[in-house]
Amino acid sequence: MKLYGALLSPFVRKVAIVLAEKGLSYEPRRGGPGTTDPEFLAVSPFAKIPVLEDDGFTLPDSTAIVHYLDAKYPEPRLIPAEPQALGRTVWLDEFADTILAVAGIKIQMSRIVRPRFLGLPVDEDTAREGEEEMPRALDYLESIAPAGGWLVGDQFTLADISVAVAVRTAEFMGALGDTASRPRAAAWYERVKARPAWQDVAAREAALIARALPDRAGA
Ligand SMILES: N[C@@H](CCC(=O)N[C@@H](CS)C(=O)NCC(=O)O)C(=O)O
Repeated sequence: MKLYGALLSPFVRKVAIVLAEKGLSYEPRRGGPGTTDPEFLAVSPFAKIPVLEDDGFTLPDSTAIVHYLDAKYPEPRLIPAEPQALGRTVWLDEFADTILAVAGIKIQMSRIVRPRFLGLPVDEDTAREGEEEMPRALDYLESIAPAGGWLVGDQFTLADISVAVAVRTAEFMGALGDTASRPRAAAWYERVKARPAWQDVAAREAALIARALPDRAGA
């Protein structure tokens, strides 16, 4: 199995954690903004990351990939079958991808990816837009975070992974604000981070940051 894209992307991180939760290994491949590698461009129709390759089958989009993986490698199930739990898992994956992660990506693209990887100037207007969008998304997370356990029922699901990887991007960009003001979200995030799959991916991401962005190590 190959996974195209760097772990700095919340969407690549999402797929990496799903693979780790399922005990599946993969070969990391280059891809992402600015990549001209023909191998990547051949598998990614819109030059976006992630893309998964499995047994000759290629698939873009983190959500599509996770649905594929959960169907093909069902242990452990990360997308519940019970209708309400399924609906809520899909909603929280969507919230994470289109609201929470988008706010974080605006900041990360503008202040890190553009100047450090694309040779473009910092885009402070877009970064500030992301910072302005972030509190409402984090307040919503605080309103749904359980006192213990996971976001959907008592089962660890794709919802926990998708939301946590987007929180990680906010954390990396110093955009989490005062975590003490959102104690339930903070405690839930710590529970996700304590999982072995998360720690495995976080260690690989830390190594990447140490290599590519040494001044951001530990962020
Ligand atoms: N909905 C897609 C979003 C993928 C996406 O936008 N990835 C970003 C990196 S975080 C990307 O490749 N951006 C490059 C571009 O838009 O050209 C998913 O879940 O995989």
